[in-house]
Amino acid sequence: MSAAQPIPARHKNVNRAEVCDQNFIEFVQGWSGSPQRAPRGDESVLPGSLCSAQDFLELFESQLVSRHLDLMARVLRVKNKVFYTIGSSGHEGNAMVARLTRHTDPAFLHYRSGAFMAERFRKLPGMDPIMDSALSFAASMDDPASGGRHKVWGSKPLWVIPQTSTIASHLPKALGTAVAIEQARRIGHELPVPADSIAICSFGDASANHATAQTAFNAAQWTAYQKLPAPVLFVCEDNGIGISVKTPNDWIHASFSVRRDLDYFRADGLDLANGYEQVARAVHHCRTTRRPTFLHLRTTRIMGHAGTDFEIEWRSFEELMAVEASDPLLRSAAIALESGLYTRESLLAKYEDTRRKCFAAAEEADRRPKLDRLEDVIAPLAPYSPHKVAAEAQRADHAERRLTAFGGEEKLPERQPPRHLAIQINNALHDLFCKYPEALLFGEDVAQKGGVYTVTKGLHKAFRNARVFNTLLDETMILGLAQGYANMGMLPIPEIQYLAYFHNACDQIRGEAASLQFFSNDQYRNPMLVRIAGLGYQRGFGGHFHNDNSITALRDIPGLVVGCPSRGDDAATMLRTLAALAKVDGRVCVFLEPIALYMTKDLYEPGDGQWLTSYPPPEQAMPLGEGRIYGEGANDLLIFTYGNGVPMSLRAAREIEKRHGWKVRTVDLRWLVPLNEAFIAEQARSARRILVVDEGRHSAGVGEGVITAIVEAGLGATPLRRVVGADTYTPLAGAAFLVLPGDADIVAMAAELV
Ligand SMILES: Cc1ncc(C[n+]2csc(CCOP(=O)(O)OP(=O)(O)O)c2C)c(N)n1
Ligand SMILES: [Mg+2]
Repeated sequence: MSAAQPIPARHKNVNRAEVCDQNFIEFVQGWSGSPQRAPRGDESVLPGSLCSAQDFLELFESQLVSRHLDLMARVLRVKNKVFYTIGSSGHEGNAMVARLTRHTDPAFLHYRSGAFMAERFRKLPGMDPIMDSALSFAASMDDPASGGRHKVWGSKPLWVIPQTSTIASHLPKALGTAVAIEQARRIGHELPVPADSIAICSFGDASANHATAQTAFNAAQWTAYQKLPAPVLFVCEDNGIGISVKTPNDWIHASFSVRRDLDYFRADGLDLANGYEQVARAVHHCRTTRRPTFLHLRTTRIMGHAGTDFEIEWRSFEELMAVEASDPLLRSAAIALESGLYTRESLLAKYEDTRRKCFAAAEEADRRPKLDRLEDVIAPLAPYSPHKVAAEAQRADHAERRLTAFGGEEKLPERQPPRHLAIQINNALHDLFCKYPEALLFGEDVAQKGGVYTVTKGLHKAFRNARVFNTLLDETMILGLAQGYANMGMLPIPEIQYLAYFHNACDQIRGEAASLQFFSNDQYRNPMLVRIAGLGYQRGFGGHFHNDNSITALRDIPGLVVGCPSRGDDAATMLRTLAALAKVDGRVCVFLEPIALYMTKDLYEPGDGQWLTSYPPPEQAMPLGEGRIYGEGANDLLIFTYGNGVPMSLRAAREIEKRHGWKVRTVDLRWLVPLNEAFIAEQARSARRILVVDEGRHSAGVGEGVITAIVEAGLGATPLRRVVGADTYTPLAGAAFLVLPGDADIVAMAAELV
């Protein structure tokens, strides 16, 4: 339409959903072409198209379902019957991707995937895309995807793994899943999906620029460059805009058509007759070559970003009308009428019938139960079956494999003299690898070198490339891989080289891995055991980045488990429990390794060897939440601590006992998330004075949690102090010790309690 033409009144409607709805009806009513003889079954829908009549009829139906779910949401949102209005309108061509793939190809979907879902629902009998979607829109507990926790595209039987609204955050795990599908064969692992499956991952054009997306593209290319398989189909649904920011003209094509080892395909998502063959080519390429494939799917965005996006406030009518004219449903209607598959009347009847079904489902969903108890909301967050976990952690039926791995009866680690932390972690990892053939260990420098602190030394030699391997240097991708392996039923044990670099990729745990059980109502789990080397006090390697002491970012991640050992025997029994928590309850677990204690052998005097421990035999495990008590029954002073704080406190306790004649009890908390508040209160109850020695930062650290637990147990009247790190980054060289608590600080603070 030229700028000179007057804009019809109807098109000035602020409600663009109504405009698009009316456009469809008017288009059909006003169609004046002459239909062909209707094609049948597998005849082409239009001459020269690879899309058959049958394909078209079903795809079009999926498109209509998606559209009417959107229209319904806009109407019922204002009546508070529906709670989400980001729609799929303009993206309905993605139904082709669903049709041309299998329901067992794990799918990680963009939020505009209504038509993809409706089409995938066809793959299994007896499923109802309209009712299932309506329940999700209505946030009903009966929503089969999330149990009413979010409007997500998800389905357990259809292998659609629910994703968060954080754009691009799902690309690393989709690639991870593709890599895992291929790796299964190499480790003899039985996959939950067919061996020639591909991972499907869709996202928008603006999202393609995000660092988390770019890391996945790069890692896919890095993999394929080495001729390693990575059958991931990246589907970029390019509507040319992200909320209100236009994507530069042709940017996606210009940027992605020239990437090495990322095979680019283009398809018209606005036209089923044209696009079908193009999509088919991309899918076939991905499945048969097992190479990362980029499908650039042309879409448009009509009805705004969401119901709250009043586009008329920031776009001209002319522009809006031009976008609305590119509505793929108008093109589908034209194909339906031209092909003779529908008449104007039968098409309008189909359109209205779909509308009725969507509204009826939404009204029914509105009557279904909502989450109305906190217990129900959080039920899937942190499942814990203590007896099963204990039994699994103590299960030691891998005696033969241990003999091979450790090199015979005499070499078994429990038969060796006491050793330091790094060695016992290493032994425990060898043990876990014998126990779980599906365990994989990966990260930066972990393979031949055995990690920068040699904690993983020998694992690569014993268990080879397929199970112990170096990744590219990218923490986001390491944690994305972990989620992928977990999706495919393996036990990932990723390593993050330093705590500071976990912070660099934190969202992959905070936003993604730890939230999956919640948003899938515990239907999907991504169990993992993330090893992170961290905390301060290193003498050899200074500065903040190798001595990061802030674990605050881990403390409030719902459902996460964090264990922090201070000595070798605890590390071994703790690792067994963490692996069991992952296996039995699907938990995301972090094992925080205090670097400064890796090689520590002595406690009080050089050469006393009092920080060496014996390796616990494989049937021993530490219950979640259990602390270690030094000086049981001593009540004059109680010290709560963890990590490096434990040997410091034990040394300080000796001095305090000498100075004040007190009996001192020191408690190593060992489990930092969740804090065992009942245990803390029980220990505090009998104490005359309490010190909390926390090597983390003053603000928001573990110490705050300990003190809160004491006060909330009604024990706030007990004289109580904290010895804690300063709120600062850790400086290089000797200045580091100014900001961290030391033995002398503990002794000095105890004096204040006299
Ligand atoms: C990491 C992150 N940053 C910002 C947002 C807010 N946001 C949601 S959608 C969106 C635009 C995405 O555009 P595009 O990827 O093109 O997808 P489209 O909505 O156009 O389909 C933005 C900025 C978000 N969800 N996640
Ligand atoms: Mg976009």
